[in-house]
Amino acid sequence: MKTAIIGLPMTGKTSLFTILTGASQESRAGSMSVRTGVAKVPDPRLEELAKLFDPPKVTYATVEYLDCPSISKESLRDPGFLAGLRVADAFAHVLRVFPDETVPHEHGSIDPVRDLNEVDTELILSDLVVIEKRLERLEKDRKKQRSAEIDQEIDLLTKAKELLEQDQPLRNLELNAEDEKRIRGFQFLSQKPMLCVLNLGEADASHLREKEEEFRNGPLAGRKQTEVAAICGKIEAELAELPVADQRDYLGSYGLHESGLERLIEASYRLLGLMSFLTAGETEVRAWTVPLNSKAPAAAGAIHSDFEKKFIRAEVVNWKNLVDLKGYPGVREKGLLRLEGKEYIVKDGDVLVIRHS
Ligand SMILES: Nc1nc2c(ncn2[C@@H]2O[C@H](COP(=O)(O)OP(=O)(O)OP(=O)(O)O)[C@@H](O)[C@H]2O)c(=O)[nH]1
Ligand SMILES: [Mg+2]
Repeated sequence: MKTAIIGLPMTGKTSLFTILTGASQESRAGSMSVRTGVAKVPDPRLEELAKLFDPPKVTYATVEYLDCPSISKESLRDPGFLAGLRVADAFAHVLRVFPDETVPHEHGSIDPVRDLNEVDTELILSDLVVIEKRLERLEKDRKKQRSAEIDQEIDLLTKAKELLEQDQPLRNLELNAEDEKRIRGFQFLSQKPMLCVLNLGEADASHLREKEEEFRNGPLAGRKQTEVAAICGKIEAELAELPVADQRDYLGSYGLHESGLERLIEASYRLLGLMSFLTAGETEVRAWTVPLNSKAPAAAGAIHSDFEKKFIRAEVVNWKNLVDLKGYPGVREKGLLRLEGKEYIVKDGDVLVIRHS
């Protein structure tokens, strides 16, 4: 699962990518290539479980981020850039809110709502071009040969086209399962879930949550598959350079209780429809990523494909119970360790032991 970091020029995309993934900052002005990196999903539950089991290894879930060149009419015509965007499962759109005279803004002023709409419109226009071409092709095919499949695809794309022509993203399209399948292969840009990242200036640093609320209830109200996360890129960049022991004090000096980065990663995880279940023992404490509502055998398959095929049962306990009762004997005694079968739907924070043949 990949989240592509997109936005207008000089909004802080590469800076964000660098902080998230620890990649080395390199200037790639004018480059159309997309860079890939991996970020650790912060998870305090793992730390609690590690205190209990004291394993030599603690493994976090990860998410992949792509650092993309800026969005513009020109860049969206570049086939390499487009291909890079299409493979993404979601977008993180970095919106510039920070004022800084030394960093030029394309439009000469700070206006995140204008920028949000501008990028949305570019994505919509890019999808429209694809649909128009495809419809032309299909109409030609229809003249040669009539088929129900061609008719259905034309109907679907016509509906999609009407939406785009009203400047609406395909995220808003209501689809049944069949149409969902039909449309998937196009990898339309305006259909991807979108995380709006507000890149705030230091003056707003102590109001991360308020700024998010303001945006959620204002410009983002009623939008489907959209989340918002606020960060202060400059502070985060400096924070990343500090030893962990000094980070809290540094945040405090800006009136901050927490880094915005953790919530940003969590929000993109949610937007991708993912969750974590955990495994815990003396050798390793680990978080595993599966789609929301996965059944126990699918979760077992995330650990090892053989476990899915040979799945018998899962021993399940909530991580908090395991920590509170200080390990397996305690939860067993209280009857909190359950045996679950193939139909069990795994929950975020379940600690599993897979029984397989
Ligand atoms: N004051 C301030 N400056 C920032 C912040 N984030 C980035 N910058 C500066 O803005 C400039 C552009 O940052 P990048 O992270 O390269 O932005 P980008 O969006 O990747 O830029 P392009 O890829 O060229 O479109 C750099 O000079 C950064 O130091 C921020 O949060 N606050
Ligand atoms: Mg960049």
